[in-house]
Amino acid sequence: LGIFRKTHRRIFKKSAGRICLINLPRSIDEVHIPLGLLSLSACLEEASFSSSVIDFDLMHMKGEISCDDTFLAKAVSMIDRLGTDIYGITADCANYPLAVRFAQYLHQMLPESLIILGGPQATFVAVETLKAFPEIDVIVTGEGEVTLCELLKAFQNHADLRNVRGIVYRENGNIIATASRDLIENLDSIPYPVFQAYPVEDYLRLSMAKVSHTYLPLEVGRGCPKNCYYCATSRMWRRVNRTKSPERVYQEMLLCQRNFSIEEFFFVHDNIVANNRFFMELCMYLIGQRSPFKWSCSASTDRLSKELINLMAKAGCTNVFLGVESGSPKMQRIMGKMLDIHYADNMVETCLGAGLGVLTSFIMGFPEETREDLDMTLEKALKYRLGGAKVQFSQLSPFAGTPLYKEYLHDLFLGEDSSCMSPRHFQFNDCKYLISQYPEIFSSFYTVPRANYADINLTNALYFYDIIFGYYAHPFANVLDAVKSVREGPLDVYEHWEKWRMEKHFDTKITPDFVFYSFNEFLDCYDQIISGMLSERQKE
Ligand code: B12
Ligand code: SF4
Repeated sequence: LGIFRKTHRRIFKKSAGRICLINLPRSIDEVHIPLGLLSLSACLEEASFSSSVIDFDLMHMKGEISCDDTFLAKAVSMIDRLGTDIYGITADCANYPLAVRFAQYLHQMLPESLIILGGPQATFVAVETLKAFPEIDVIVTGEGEVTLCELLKAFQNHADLRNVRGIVYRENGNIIATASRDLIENLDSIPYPVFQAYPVEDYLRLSMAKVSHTYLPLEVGRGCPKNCYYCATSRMWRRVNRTKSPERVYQEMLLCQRNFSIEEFFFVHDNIVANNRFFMELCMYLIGQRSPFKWSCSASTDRLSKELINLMAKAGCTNVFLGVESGSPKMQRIMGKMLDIHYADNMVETCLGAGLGVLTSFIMGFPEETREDLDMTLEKALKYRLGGAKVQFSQLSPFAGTPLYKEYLHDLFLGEDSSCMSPRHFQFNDCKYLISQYPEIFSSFYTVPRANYADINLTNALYFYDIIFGYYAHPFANVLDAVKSVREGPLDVYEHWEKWRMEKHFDTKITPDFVFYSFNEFLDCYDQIISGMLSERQKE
């Protein structure tokens, strides 16, 4: 038997089949319930295993643990008290460096532990992770519910792990990847997530500091069939759309109302209209039941219609997230999103007209993007903002498992603006070191080359546009009108601002607050810059 087998034989003596499921701090100051762990916990319970869910993200938000150099020691001493030695850690790309550091430290302090990782990042870099970090024993790839139960059963019975589909593990120094596991056919067959095993009241208290009502995420389905070249989640669920039945969704809502007085839900599905027949049925069902709940969701504009939007509003939808990503038809084609921009405009307007709050998202930093493409995106975002939608900008990130990652893996670089994916974890020196050593594992922290505007620091530009579009959309639109005659666009305005900042405030760090408070001062100078440019042109 290899070391691994010896280890797991010992483990079950102590833990008696109990696993501790761990969520680590995220990079953003917002609490979110780790739905994946609650679903795993429900399945484990059904299979007669016991589990505890430890959410260090929530503890951090409650001020019970600090996200600094004391974190690892304190976190490990807390879980040591639980008396188990099987640990299952969830992570996405943004907290993956911390997950690996945590596993290393856990192994160092509690060498008898069995450490299992899962989630959308581990899934795509499982072999690379096990090769680089011997402290991690097994990675569960893809959907975890059935696999984790089978894995624990295999440990318990000292069975051959080769027969457990959907894992990558180490045996006798070799990394073994078993056959992939079929997706669960019927999502209704998954037991209800065990919200009762989670401190939901603490979560609600923290989230209600931001929104005034009780609010929970509720998973309605998995998988988007579209093929955007940067998208990890569609690949994670193999581009197969599955949904729970409307009856099941509503039963979960009622249960959350009964247990925690929940009034509003965020329907977790990457593209709820991927199967718009299902979505229509869900809306009709909620209407038929006279559902008292409000809810929000994410949708792709190409599957929306006026009829569907009106139905959504009637069924309790209050907010919708629309990923438009680029205002350039060329970029829509290249990235595989394939949205018809005019139709998207129409749907944004229709949602707003139906009284829905709309958040539209845009991505900056595509390798093929020209300055003109980026201007088209910014102009589109401004148009939506002026029409009443909110806008959100993200920097393109090469997520593992995507065509974008495969194409640029050997050209990734850590630029000045590479850390925007997860600023907090980037501050941990240990994490910083890991990121710098393993680009193939931590690629989301890296940048892909942008030939056409390489000199622009996208992190700073994102701060700028987030604040300007959020608070100064009208003055910004006036500025754009004024600079049109000198053939300048939204990207030029940012560049003038950056130049002005370097001259006047070169020692001030760019933060959202700085952008907010300095913009009017900039506008005064910018008036002079524009007047100068206009008189130059007149002379010409
Ligand atoms: C809700 C959501 C959020 C919420 C809450 C996050 C959360 N995880 O709960 C918020 C808004 C905070 C958020 C933020 C971000 N998110 Co997000 N988010 C999602 C979303 C839409 C749903 C997550 C979810 O609840 N899924 C449902 C559950 C059931 O699935 P699951 O968590 O993956 O768990 C299953 C398996 O992965 C596995 N599993 C998971 N963990 C474990 C652990 C063990 C031990 C085992 C055995 C199995 C296992 O089993 C589970 C059941 O099948 C996903 C996309 C998606 N549809 O999953 C993106 C997603 C996770 N987010 C993503 C990203 C990139 C982000 C951000 C970095 C975005 C940004 N630019 O800022 C931020 C930062 C997050 C951070 N860590 O700091 C990416 C991650 C990509 C990657 N390679 O890791 C995803 C996949 C979307 C995408 N763009 O592709 N997100
Ligand atoms: S539409 Fe959204 S979820 Fe679907 S593949 Fe594109 S980015 Fe991913």
